Amino acid sequence: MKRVITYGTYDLLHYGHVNLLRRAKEYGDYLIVALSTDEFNWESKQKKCYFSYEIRKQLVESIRYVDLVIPEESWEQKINDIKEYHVDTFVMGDDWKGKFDFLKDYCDVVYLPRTPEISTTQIKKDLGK
Ligand code: C2G
Repeated sequence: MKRVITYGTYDLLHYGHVNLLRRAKEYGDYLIVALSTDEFNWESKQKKCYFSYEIRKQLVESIRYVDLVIPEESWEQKINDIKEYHVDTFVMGDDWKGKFDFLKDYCDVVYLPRTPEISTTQIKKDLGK
């Protein structure tokens, strides 16, 4: 079984996120999403999520490509996650290109093109938030 992992906030879930997850799943048979907790988002990314971790987890778990959702609580957990879940491939959107190349010692590292025209920031702007 080929196991894939990816990380993210997935707040205000949109088709750019689903495009990423669909393509990530093509690299294996089992896709793990490490979902940023509310605390990690606020403390480490200065992101205030619209939906709580529990709601974001429910939404991401409902996506057909996703097999498991685990919490992302720190920048430093990736190597442990890769070992603990026997991950073969780490996938992220290419806005992170190069940032996680150190993981190449532990698994394949793939950066996929982002879906260019959509983002949570854009959605909030369009809604006048
Ligand atoms: N994404 C995408 N296209 C978009 C928006 C997002 O492909 N239009 C991808 C991102 O590249 C990322 C994933 O969807 O791979 C989740 O995006 P975010 O929730 O914005 O993730 P981020 O806040 O960048 O957190 O440790 C890594 C971080 O947790 C990544």
